[in-house]
Amino acid sequence: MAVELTREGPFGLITLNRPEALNALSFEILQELREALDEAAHWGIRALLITGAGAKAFCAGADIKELQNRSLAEQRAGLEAGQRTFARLDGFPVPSIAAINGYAFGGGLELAMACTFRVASAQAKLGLPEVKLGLMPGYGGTQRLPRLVGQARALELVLTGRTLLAPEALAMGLVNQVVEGDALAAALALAEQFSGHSLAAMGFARQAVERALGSHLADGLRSEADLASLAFQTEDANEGMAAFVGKRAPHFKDC
Ligand code: CO8
Repeated sequence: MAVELTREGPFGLITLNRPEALNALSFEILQELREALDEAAHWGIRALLITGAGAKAFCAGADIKELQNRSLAEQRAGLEAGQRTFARLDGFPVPSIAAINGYAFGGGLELAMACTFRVASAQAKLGLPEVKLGLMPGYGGTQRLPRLVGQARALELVLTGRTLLAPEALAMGLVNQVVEGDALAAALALAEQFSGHSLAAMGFARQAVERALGSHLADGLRSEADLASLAFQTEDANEGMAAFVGKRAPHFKDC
């Protein structure tokens, strides 16, 4: 299998394991990724981490060799399958973290952008180089990149196809952290920071933040009030507030 799903304590870890092709996303790998996401959704994990095998690449993008000489209908079906896969990751029930060592190009960066967080090693290189192939991003890059870095920067990156070094990616908000050494170790440390929190509370909070970008302020505030009201109804809210008042650690049940 080129996609491995393993446990790292309370977390799930998906590893793209095709280092001879810099973990490029063949259609078979996309299918395996969908299956791994389906399986991991039932594991009761507190976070999902995604990385690439080897230090050279997180993922060098869609498998260019597979994309040649296909009909319009085949390309459309491939694009939709990729978008569906990344949408499943985007909506995954627990937060996800891309641990980026090495290259994250094209579909590889689109995969990382579908995660809740991105942690990169200082040597990571990121970009959407599709335009250099006479193509354009098609696995969500034109939609998720502007949401992360703003329209002007997204247009610049998509139209030049240039490579970003990790510090610049951090400065523009494309990645959450840049670390010396292994990005996976840092991603695990980030997951530890929220793994004890109520999944229910985090789920409501994620929905509220995600609605911010597509809404007028007044609508977004109404959504926030709706979701926060629901959060108050959970057992975890009672437990969290009682624990504070009782000067003890909370024991959340995720409901
Ligand atoms: N697809 C297929 N094979 C790849 C890919 C890729 N994206 N990237 C690297 N490989 C292969 C190489 O062909 C090579 O294999 P081989 O040894 O058999 O020739 C092996 O991996 C190692 O690669 P390099 O020798 O090129 O390694 P370098 O260190 O010299 O260069 C780079 C590394 C800079 C990352 C270089 O490999 C590169 O530029 N790769 C392509 C990056 C790219 O353009 N990615 C975007 C792809 S398009 C895309 O993602 C669109 C998504 C949406 C479209 C979906 C349509 C259905």
